[in-house]
Amino acid sequence: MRDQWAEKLLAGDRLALARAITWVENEDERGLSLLQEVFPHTGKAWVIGLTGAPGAGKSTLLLRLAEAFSKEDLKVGVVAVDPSSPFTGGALLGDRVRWQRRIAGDIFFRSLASRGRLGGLSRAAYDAIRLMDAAGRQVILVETVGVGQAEVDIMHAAHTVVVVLAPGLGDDIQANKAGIAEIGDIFVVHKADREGASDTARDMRMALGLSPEARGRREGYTPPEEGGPAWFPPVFLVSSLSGKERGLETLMTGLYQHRRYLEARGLFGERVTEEDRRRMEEVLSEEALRWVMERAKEDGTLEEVLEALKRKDVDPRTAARRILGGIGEEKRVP
Ligand SMILES: Nc1nc2c(ncn2[C@@H]2O[C@H](COP(=O)(O)OP(=O)(O)O)[C@@H](O)[C@H]2O)c(=O)[nH]1
Ligand SMILES: [Mg+2]
Repeated sequence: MRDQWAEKLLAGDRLALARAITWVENEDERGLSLLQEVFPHTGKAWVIGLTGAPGAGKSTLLLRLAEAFSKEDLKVGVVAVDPSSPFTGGALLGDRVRWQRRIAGDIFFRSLASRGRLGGLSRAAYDAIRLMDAAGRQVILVETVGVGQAEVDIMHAAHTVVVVLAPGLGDDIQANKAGIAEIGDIFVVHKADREGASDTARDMRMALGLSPEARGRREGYTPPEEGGPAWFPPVFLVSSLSGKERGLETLMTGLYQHRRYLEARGLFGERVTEEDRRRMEEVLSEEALRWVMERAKEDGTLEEVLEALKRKDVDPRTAARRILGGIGEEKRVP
C-alpha cells in the first residue's frame, strides 16, 4: 500500500510537497523513501533554469514568467537556490515574503539554502524538482546565481537554460561571454528600459556568433544538412519593471520554441534520463569510494599504501590503483 504522504503528494497537496522538500533538503530518510515511491511519476515537467549575476533581475523576471505560465492554466513550481545564504536567513526569507505578496496564480514557491555540504545543494534542487514534478507541477522555474560549480550543476537539471544579463553589470560572469555562450539556450538582456541594454545585446549576439558550441549545443545535435535547423540561442531584450514591461511575450514564444525543438528531436525526455543518470553516478562514486576505503582500511592496504606514498615510493595514481588491485586480490581469495 502506498504511503499516505505519497498519496497526498501525487494528488498535488501543497503541504505534503512542502514537507517532502524539507525532508530531502535535510537528507531525512522519509524524504528519500518518499522520492523513491513517487519517482515513477516524474519526468513530465518542463524545467526552466534562470541563471546570471546577482542583481540581473532573475527573481523579478522569474515572477513575470511564473505569472505568464499560470495565466495559461499551467501549474507552476519555483525553486530558488541561493548559496550565498547558508542559513535560511534574510535574503531568502525576504524573497519569499515579497513573492507571496505580489503574485497570483497556482504557483508553488520554494527556496533552498546550502547546507554547506559539497554537492548538497544541487542534490536538494534535483530532489525538489522531482518532487514538484511528481506533485503535478507542469513548469518548474529554477533560479540560481551563476557562480560556482553547484550552480552549473543545477542547470544540468533544466531542459531550457535562460541566462539573464543586464547592462552595466561588469561582473565576471557577464564578462566571460564565451563561457556563458556555452550554457545558455536563451539569453535575456534584462532591464531593457536602461541605457546600454542594446549594446549588451549586440555584444552577446556577437559572442554567440563566434561560439561553435552555441550552435545546437545540446546532445543529439545533427547538422542542418542531416536534420533541419539547429537551435541557435536567441537574445531577447526584456524589461520587467512595472509600467515599463517589454519583451516578455517574445521571451515566452522563445521558450516554447525551445521546448518544441527539444521535443522534435526526442531530447525532452532524454534530458531527464541524463540527469537521473548523472545523479546515480554521483551517489555511486561517493558510495563506491566509501566502500573501497573501508575495505582498504580493514585489511591494512590503506596504511601500507599511504606509507609508500609518504616515502614517495609510489605516485598518487599508482597508489590508488594499488588499493583497487588489493580489493581485487581479496575477492579472489575465498
Ligand atoms: N530598471 C530595471 N530594474 C529591474 C528590472 N527587473 C528587476 N529590476 C531591479 O533589479 C534589482 C535586482 O532584482 P532581482 O530580481 O532581485 O535580481 P536577482 O538578484 O538577479 O534575482 C531590483 O532592485 C529590481 O527591482 C527591470 O526590468 N528594469
Ligand atoms: Mg534573486
